[in-house]
Parts: sequence; C-alpha cells; structure tokens
Amino acid sequence: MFKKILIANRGEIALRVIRTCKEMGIKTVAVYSTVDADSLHVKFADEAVCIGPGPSSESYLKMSHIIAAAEITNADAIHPGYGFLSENSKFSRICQEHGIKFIGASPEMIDKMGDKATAKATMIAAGVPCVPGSEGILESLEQAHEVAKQIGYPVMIKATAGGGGRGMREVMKADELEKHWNSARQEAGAAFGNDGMYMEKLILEPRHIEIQVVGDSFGKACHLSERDCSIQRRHQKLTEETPSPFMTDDLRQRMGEAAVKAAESIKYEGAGTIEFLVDKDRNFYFMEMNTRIQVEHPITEQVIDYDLIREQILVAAGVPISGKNYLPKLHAIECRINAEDPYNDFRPSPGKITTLHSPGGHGVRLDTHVYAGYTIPSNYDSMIAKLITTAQTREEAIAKMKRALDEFYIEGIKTTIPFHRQLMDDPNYVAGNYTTSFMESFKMNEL
Ligand code: MV4
Repeated sequence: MFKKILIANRGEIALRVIRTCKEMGIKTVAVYSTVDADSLHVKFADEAVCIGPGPSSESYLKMSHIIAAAEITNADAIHPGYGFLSENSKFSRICQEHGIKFIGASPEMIDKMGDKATAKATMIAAGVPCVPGSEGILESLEQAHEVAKQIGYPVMIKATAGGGGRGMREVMKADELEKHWNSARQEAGAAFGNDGMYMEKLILEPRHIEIQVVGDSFGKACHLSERDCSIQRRHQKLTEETPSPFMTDDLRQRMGEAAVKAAESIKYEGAGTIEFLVDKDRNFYFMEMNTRIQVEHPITEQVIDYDLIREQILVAAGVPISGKNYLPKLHAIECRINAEDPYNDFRPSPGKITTLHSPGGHGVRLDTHVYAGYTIPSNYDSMIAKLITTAQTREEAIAKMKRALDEFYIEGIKTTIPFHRQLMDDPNYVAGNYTTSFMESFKMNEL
C-alpha cells in the first residue's frame, strides 16, 4: 500500500481525499497556490508545499512543480481529484516516468476516451449502444451532407476534442448545415487545436444518466448504478440524484451491463463514469467516458455505503475488486452550492464569507473546504460546497434537503442556495419530470 499520497488539487475534493487517506493510515501532502495558503486542505494534510501563484496555469496545472513537490516529500502516489490535471495524459505519463503512481487512468486510456470519435468507435466495437451517425470523423462538408441525409434531420455535429458542450451544434435542416459546420469547426479549432467533427442524430429532450464503474488491474469491472445529472445550466451540473426518477429495474440492468462491458472491453482500471443519453422511450446511448472521480460521486457513496476514493486507492495499489455490482439501497440528492448569484444570471460572487452556519443532522452530508472568515479566490471555479441528503425515499430526501437548505446561512457572498430551495418546491422537479432542457424554462421567483 502507498505510504504517502500527494493530492494535486484544492478545495473540497482535496479535503475529501485527505480524509480517506487518514482513515487508511496513509500520509498526505497538500499542494497549494499562494491565494490558497489559508485553505483547509493545507491545514489538514500532514505536509504542504506551495507550488506557485493564484492562476491555475502557474500552480495547479504546473506539472513540473507538482512532480518536484512529490519528489521532495517522497510521495509514492498522486491523486489528481477532478478538473486540473485529472484527465491530462501527459501528466499521467510523467508520473509513470518518475515512478509515482497516478491514481487515475493510464495515458493511453485518457487519450482514447478524450478523443470522442475514437471513444465512440471503441464503444461500438465493444457492443455498447451509441447514437446513429457518422463512422468517425467527417472528411468534408459534402460528406456531412451525405451522412445527415442518410440518418435524417435533425442532427448534431460534435467536435471530437469537445466536451462541456463546446464545438457542438444542433442542425435542424440541410440549408443550415454549412453555417453550423463552419462555426463549430472554427470554435473547436480555436478552443482545442483540433477541428475534427463527427455527426449524430439529435436526441430530443434527453436525460443525462451516468453509470459509475470501477475496474481493477486484473481486467475485472463492476458498476455502482446510476446518477441522474439532467439538471444542468450551460453544461454545468447544478444538482444530481440517485436513483434516477426515470430509472426502472430493467433499464438499470441493461445500462449497468453496458457500462461494465464498456469498462472491461478497454481493461479500464480505477473509478470511471460512463455517460449516457436516455430518450423518452428509455433507449440509451453512450455519450462520453470520464476517466476521473467526479464531483457528484458522494451520492453514489451514500446510497450503496461505499467509499469511492478508498476504492480508487486500493485498485491503484493492485488490490482486486469483489466483482459484484451494487444497487442503490437509499435515495440521495446533491446540491452544488456555488458562489454565484442565481438572481443575476448565476454571475460569480467571490469574496469573504463573513458568517457561516452549516446544516447538519440525520442524513445530511456537507463536503466543503470553506469556513467563516474564508475568502473565496476569484481564480478558480465557484463551487464552495456540496450539500447531500440521504433518506429511504426520494420524498424524504427532498424534505431533508429543504430543511438543510433552510438551516444553511452564508453571508458576505451570494450563493445558489435560493435556487436549490426553489427547485425543491418545483412541481416538475418534485414529480421527477425533468430532462436536460429543464433549466431553459426555469425562472427564479421575485425576491
Ligand atoms: C447530444 C445531445 C442530443 N443528441 N447528442 C452535451 C454535452 C456533450 N458531452 C454531449 N451533449 C449532448 N449530446 C445527441 N446526439 C444533447 C446533448 C446535450 C446535453 C447532454 C447532457 C446534459 C446536458 C445537455 C445539454 C445540452 C445538450
């Protein structure tokens, strides 16, 4: 087992990893930027190394500084958390070359799943259902016209290097294809330095349901059921839940089986997520695979009583998984609390937290790195806490969430707490009647 793990991240996820390491008797090294010197991950780790100034490009993304920090502290593994270097194949390779275990995917796996057209081709070969569309990259606008005619409009063109919705366009009819083709390619080229595009039939009003998987170094994988992440705004998830209100035992069985097949076909090692689009008739299609721990992992931990960070560390150390799949025994909901103003187009609201009262009690989990007096730096993303409630039923989990949100006082900055509180009373949300389009029609009530 590892003796010392360096956590190449900040905020709540750095703290989350440190907590499991402590429980496993593993020493921890925090890295931090100068603006994060007063952060809790720095205080709670056994050792801490400053790796640069505020901008991520000069600290949390600076591979040489992180490797140097691991070498001077004698860390034998690096946990990258999510974001930053977690899906950077070059970093995974550099760790390997320095004899430091990267607790994440191999460089080859990251590259294969990071290129969406390659990932899709790999899944088709493995027998995982995918949206009908082009076979790989489209060579020309003419070919795009041909494929669109074949599969039928509406279609979606997607950047192979994309993700987070960038370089993606809905095309409703043939005479709109050229303009969207040009602008999507232009956007992808500028954003990713890769303008390769592929095409799919457009799935109308889909749900975003993902399956958590864990694979070990012996080629065995299991799944830990689903998370419904359909409540999103501009490709940022706002709240997630498990089980999905749209799920049936039969659909879970089929999606779980497909996800395990996907993971085993590539000998996936570690924790991963297979993202699916699910249409109104409960057809499901592979969308993307994430080769990292995800922000919303706690809801899975809550409903099946399983520490995903512990499992990541164990499989990275060569321990085999049990091999069985896991079904939800409870219901859990996560609300992402962001330093943003929901009354003002979710505009970022960094600054000092003057007052903080955190919710607690039965079935309430709060994963956060903030405290009263803490100043949220403007350099990083705006998530400051994840509030998770767990109960026997969805109704009780919603009731607990309302109660917990009402107990949560944060002063000094604006937060998304009022948004979540209104969501928990929304008739369509309460009925479990929502798709990825939900936020397009959501309006905050007057203050
Ligand atoms: C789609 C789709 C409809 N049809 N693909 C959005 C992010 C990117 N990873 C894939 N996305 C989508 N792909 C087909 N063929 C609709 C979306 C989509 C979406 C997916 C999940 C969650 C939120 C979304 C919001 C808008 C569009």
